[in-house]
Amino acid sequence: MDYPLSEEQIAQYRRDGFIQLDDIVTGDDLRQLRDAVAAAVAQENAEAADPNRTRSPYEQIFIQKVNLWRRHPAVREFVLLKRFGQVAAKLMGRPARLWHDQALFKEPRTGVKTPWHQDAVYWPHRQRKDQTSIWIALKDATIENGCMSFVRGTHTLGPVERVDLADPRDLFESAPQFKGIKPQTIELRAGSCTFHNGLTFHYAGPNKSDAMREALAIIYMPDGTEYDGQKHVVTDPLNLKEGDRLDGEMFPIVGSP
Ligand SMILES: O=C(O)CCC(=O)C(=O)O
Repeated sequence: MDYPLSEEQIAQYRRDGFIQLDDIVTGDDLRQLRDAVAAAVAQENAEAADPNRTRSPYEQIFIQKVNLWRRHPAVREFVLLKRFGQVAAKLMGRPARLWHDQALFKEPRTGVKTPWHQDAVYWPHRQRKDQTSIWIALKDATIENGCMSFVRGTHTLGPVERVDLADPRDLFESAPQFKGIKPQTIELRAGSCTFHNGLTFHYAGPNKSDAMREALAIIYMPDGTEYDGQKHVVTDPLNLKEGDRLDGEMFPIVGSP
């Protein structure tokens, strides 16, 4: 079933660069999604386990598993859901292609924040204006366990800076007009989500709770987005040439406005 989205909500998203949408997935679907993502993360973690390895500063921010949809059929059916893709397409105003998914699990009591950053600056896309991410809370996301915060209107700045998440500079140094503006911190109950533009400044606090903060992000790009030749974990195996369109079965259409 399509998620109802009003013209006012679309206008709000385009003005602010993000929006909260409650109950995008509920009941048995939520349980299945949460269990599928948690099982996939646990399996991949176990396969990669090496007790002697110290985790890099980046790995201490969160456990990140990219493109689970390609390896885990139970996750795939949710990542390709039109219910999510349709909202992305309406917010972008363009047919939505899947860019990638990622499980983002913040471990309990790690005390490591996700620094202020923009997403689209890390992606090898020639066009970076309209990409959007859904961030679904698989369990309640709270200030205590590291929910997200956003600064309204920052998407209008365009690409500002590629912050090194493991050794961050203050992003607001490059955008002094937004320094001191109160961010909007959004707590979500499980099954609710935010959508944010790939250029919106956002942040997540440390997980100070005793339980894992569990989220699934799915990132969409407008149909017609082209590869810009930079290295990226999603595109490196694909043998793409600069200027190629990101399309085909690796980047399926998942919604139309
Ligand atoms: O989950 C987090 O801590 C940050 C997520 C994020 O930056 C994103 O989904 O773009």
